[in-house]
Amino acid sequence: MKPYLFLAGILLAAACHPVSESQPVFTLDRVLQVEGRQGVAADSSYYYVSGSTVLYKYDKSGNLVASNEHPFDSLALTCNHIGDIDVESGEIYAGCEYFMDGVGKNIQVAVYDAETLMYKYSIPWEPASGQVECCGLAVDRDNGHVWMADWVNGSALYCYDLSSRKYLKKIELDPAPALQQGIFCRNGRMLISADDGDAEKKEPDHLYVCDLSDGKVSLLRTMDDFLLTGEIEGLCMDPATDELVVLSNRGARIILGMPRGFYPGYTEEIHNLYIY
Ligand SMILES: [Ca+2]
Ligand SMILES: [Ca+2]
Repeated sequence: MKPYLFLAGILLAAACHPVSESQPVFTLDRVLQVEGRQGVAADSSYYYVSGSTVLYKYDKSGNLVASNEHPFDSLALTCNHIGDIDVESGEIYAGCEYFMDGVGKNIQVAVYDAETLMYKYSIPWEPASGQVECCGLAVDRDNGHVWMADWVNGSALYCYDLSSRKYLKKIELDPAPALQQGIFCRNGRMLISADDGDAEKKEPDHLYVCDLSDGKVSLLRTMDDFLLTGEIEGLCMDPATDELVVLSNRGARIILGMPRGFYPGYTEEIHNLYIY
């Protein structure tokens, strides 16, 4: 076989089939615009999107069907920030905190009713774990755990037991992706989105995968197909379709975490779900 035919065959096979269970190939299928710049979760019927201080619920066509503009009102500890979220068995899991001066306080897994978006209860943070911020979380459905990630000190992921609602363990990331944003757990592996590309230099952000048995992290995907390089945020996989869903923001210049105007052609920040 001529070398280029052989190569074309490999590329075609890679485009049509997962290379292996651990290395699926994700091809962009469609893009939705949503409100909310932080996180995304999916159940069989809906997408749930978190803004920094609000929860939204969309149908799979991207129509807004519900929102909770006051998600912190019933929390015992003051919060001002929601990161990436997850949904399981009719409950939304949201990583909430009071973020100020570069660190989080009052970190908690706040649980909301997925039907009404109303608050139910919280799983409190264990400060002795070493976690100092919560950028996102993910439910481990196989083991009854919820894991939190840390944007400030991203050296580890932090695991809480859903039945006892207590801190369980952490796993050191090897190596730790910089500027983690969202996580999603499946089959003993954690997908991690990292805002590690500088939009000022048109650098793309990345997805990584962590094996939860040993903490080993490898690059899964370079996100070079967004409409504009920007800030990658949360992610999930749709349990109904097996699609990968990634939230990313574009248009606003974010320098060292602070908004600094807009890129040419933009007068506001746009939030998109990229569905693979
Ligand atoms: Ca975020
Ligand atoms: Ca970025």
